[in-house]
Formats: sequence, C-alpha cells, structure tokens
Amino acid sequence: MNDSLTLVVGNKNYSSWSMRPWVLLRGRGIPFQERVLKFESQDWRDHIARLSPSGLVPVLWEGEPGKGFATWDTLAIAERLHELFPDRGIWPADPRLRAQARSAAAEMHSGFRALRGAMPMNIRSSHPGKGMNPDVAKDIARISALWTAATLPFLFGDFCAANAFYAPVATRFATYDVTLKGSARDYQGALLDSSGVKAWSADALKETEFYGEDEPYASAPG
Ligand SMILES: N[C@@H](CCC(=O)N[C@@H](CS)C(=O)NCC(=O)O)C(=O)O
Repeated sequence: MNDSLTLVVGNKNYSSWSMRPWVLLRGRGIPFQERVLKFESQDWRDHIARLSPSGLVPVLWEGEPGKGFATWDTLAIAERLHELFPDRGIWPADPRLRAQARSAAAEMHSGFRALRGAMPMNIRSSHPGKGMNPDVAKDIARISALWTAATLPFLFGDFCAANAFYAPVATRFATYDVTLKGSARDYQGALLDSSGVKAWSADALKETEFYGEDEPYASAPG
C-alpha cells in the first residue's frame, strides 16, 4: 500500500453512509485524510463530479483525490480496505464469523428502510419519541435481536466492519430515545463509546449547517 488514503465524506451530523468507513478506518488504526464536502454547498457543487464517480459520498481515494484510484459505496470500500489491509481486522479472521459479519453489514446496507426514513441520523439533535411507527418498531426488533446474538464487546468480537455499519444506528437510538434491553443496550453503549464513533460525533456536534432533507422534525433556524 503505497498511495495515501483520502476519504471524501459529507456533513458529520447527517451523513450516516460517510460515518461508516470513517469510523472503520479510525477503529482499525489505518491512517487517512478526510475531505469534507458539505451538502448543498458551493464546495459540493464545484467538486462532487471530480471527487465522486457516483455523485454520492463516501468515496475512498488511493493517491490524489480526483486523480488517483477511487472506490465508492460503503460495502465496496470495506472490501477494498480488507484487500489493502488483510491483517487489520476489517472482517473477522474466522471464515464463518466473517460470513456472518458480512451478512450483518449487507443487511444494514440494503435494509431497515423504515428506520432510516423515519429516524434520519442527526447526532447533535434530540427528538425523543419521533419517527416511531409499526414498521420502524419491526426494524428495531430485528436490530435488537442481531445485536443481542452478537459476540460482545463488539459484533463478531472485535471492531470489524459490521460494527461500523451499525454505528449510525446507535446514534439514531440516542437521538430518538429508543431504549434497548440487556446486551443490545450494552452493545449500543460500547459502540457509542468506541474511539472512532466518539471522534466523529465530537466533530458532528461542532457543525451548524441545517440540511432540511434530514430534518423532518425541525424547522430551519430563522
Ligand atoms: N449506497 C451508498 C449510499 C451513499 C449515499 O446515499 N450517500 C448520501 C449521503 S449519506 C449522499 O451522498 N447524498 C447526496 C445526494 O444525494 O446528493 C453507500 O453505501 O455509500
């Protein structure tokens, strides 16, 4: 691995997809630079086409952003990191645990649409009780079962990519005051307390931009 890594991310308060590879890189101690592109900003309009083949964030660049080698979409980024750093525990070493961890990450990537729609990530805000409906409750029950069955302290033992995929969910449960029980609750606490999640959240708390698309329960500040 000769080329330095740069991760292009969106607003830390809102961009749950950006958060995943960022906390994974931090959690596994892999050095990288970040390039924040704030949604709806002039910076975004000026640079998104050059920095993201899909027009979305996150994107992982090897070498110079916009010129080097790009991997986009969170699952592909996790797999690319696994190939670049096979000994860094991106996925568990045990093949069956690895298959389970990949299943859990893929389930997050393609599913839980009710929860993602009704409870958008919003780290700095508190909206207790908002967004709950029967479909969201079903998503929460499934996530709770998955978290309860996991090997603690983290899903599948160590802080592998599956944990990074659920990190934004742990913050959502805090924002919308979703209370879990037993080991699912302990796991949520461990996730929120992990070094990468704490560092990302600290940056998110400093952001002031209001992005209406992810704010169904608040009005834009006057
Ligand atoms: N499936 C993609 C989802 C990426 C995505 O939807 N990113 C959002 C931010 S969280 C985005 O770039 N939104 C900007 C837009 O839609 O213009 C992934 O896993 O990376």
